Amino acid sequence: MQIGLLGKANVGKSTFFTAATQTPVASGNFPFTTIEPNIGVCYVKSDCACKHFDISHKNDLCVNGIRLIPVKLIDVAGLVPGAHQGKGLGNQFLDDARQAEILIHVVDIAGTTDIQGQPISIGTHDPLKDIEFVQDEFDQWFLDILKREWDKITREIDQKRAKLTDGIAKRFSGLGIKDYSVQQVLQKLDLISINPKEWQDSDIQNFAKELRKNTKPMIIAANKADLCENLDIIKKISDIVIPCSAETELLLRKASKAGIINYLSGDEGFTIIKKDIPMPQQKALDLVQSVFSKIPTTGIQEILNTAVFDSLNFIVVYPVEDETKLTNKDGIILPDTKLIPQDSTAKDLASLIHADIAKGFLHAIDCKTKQRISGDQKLKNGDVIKIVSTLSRG
Ligand SMILES: Nc1nc2c(ncn2[C@@H]2O[C@H](COP(=O)(O)OP(=O)(O)OP(=O)(O)O)[C@@H](O)[C@H]2O)c(=O)[nH]1
Ligand SMILES: [Mg+2]
Repeated sequence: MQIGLLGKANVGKSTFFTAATQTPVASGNFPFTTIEPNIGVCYVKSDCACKHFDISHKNDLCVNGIRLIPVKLIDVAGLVPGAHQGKGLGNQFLDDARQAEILIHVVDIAGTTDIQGQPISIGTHDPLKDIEFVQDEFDQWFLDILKREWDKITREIDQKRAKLTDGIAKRFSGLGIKDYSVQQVLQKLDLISINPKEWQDSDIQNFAKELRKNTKPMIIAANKADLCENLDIIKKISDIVIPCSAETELLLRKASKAGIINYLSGDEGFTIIKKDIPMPQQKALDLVQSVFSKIPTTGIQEILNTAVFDSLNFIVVYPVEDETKLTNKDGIILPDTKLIPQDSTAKDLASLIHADIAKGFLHAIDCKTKQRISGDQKLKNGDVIKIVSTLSRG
């Protein structure tokens, strides 16, 4: 499971990354601070299964019954208009995020950067223009891949009677795109039975755009919300959009780590726990307090959760090896979590744990009901599952 952070240059992608992963990376108020991708681990939050069983257990990833589920986060270089023609750093670096199941499109909602990512005064750039051009650049990235391979796809169909779906899916497999998605889009656009030789340029363009939408859903992180007087502009955005302030989250996490405040990512405020804090720190915290009067939370945790649970509809399951004690071999209670797509089956979970376990799959046990379940049974959010297999991992 991977999330990609993308957007115009200088909008706060790396600040978001540092705030979410606690991995410090370079950020600066100028375009193209990031060149090489940053890869780290962030966490989405969900009720831990320990609540259902009313048990207490010691696990760094269970905080007061809230489970932190690790997800890979990737921060890449910024885009500018014309990236597909090589402007700025081009769009080749999008390859770095090709395996991401979902993209968080970070936007400077306060309009403090021009279309090239250069700093300007607040509110002097229209963020809606950024949303449009960044989506166009993504579509163009897909289109470039398709156009580059189009002659070969056409020839394969002519000479080897290959299938169009397979031909296209093969070219996009590096982006984690499956043949059923290609087929869905071909059907939706009524292109499935049309020989690629007869496709118009507009057909190729529409197909690339639709495939991008279908396979790389995007949610918008309206960043730098702390600088906005009001957030009316958000109503004009038709995609899923959540206001946020990566800078505020970063500051809160630092203050929490330093023992100055009590704060957990996603909280609707913080409490100061240290006495007699120096004036500069107090002032910074006053500023942060004023941000909470504009937005309910810093937005970072909400964005990550929305991406995984609402947009992708993933669920959390807990594999265990002992169905009574809910432990692994080492006796650790509820040791692990897996994020899986809705409608995944017990057998899918087995494959995710290990190919051998899936190969020798006999049945699974739902530890909440103690019932035996078959391989094709769909799992539910929060399920605690023991897989019974003739083979063990490795
Ligand atoms: N006020 C405010 N400033 C922010 C926020 N997030 C980031 N910034 C500032 O915006 C500037 C750019 O931040 P980066 O994180 O480097 O942006 P980026 O999108 O990674 O930039 P590139 O790698 O150059 O594309 C820095 O000066 C940050 O301090 C925010 O939520 N509020
Ligand atoms: Mg950056």
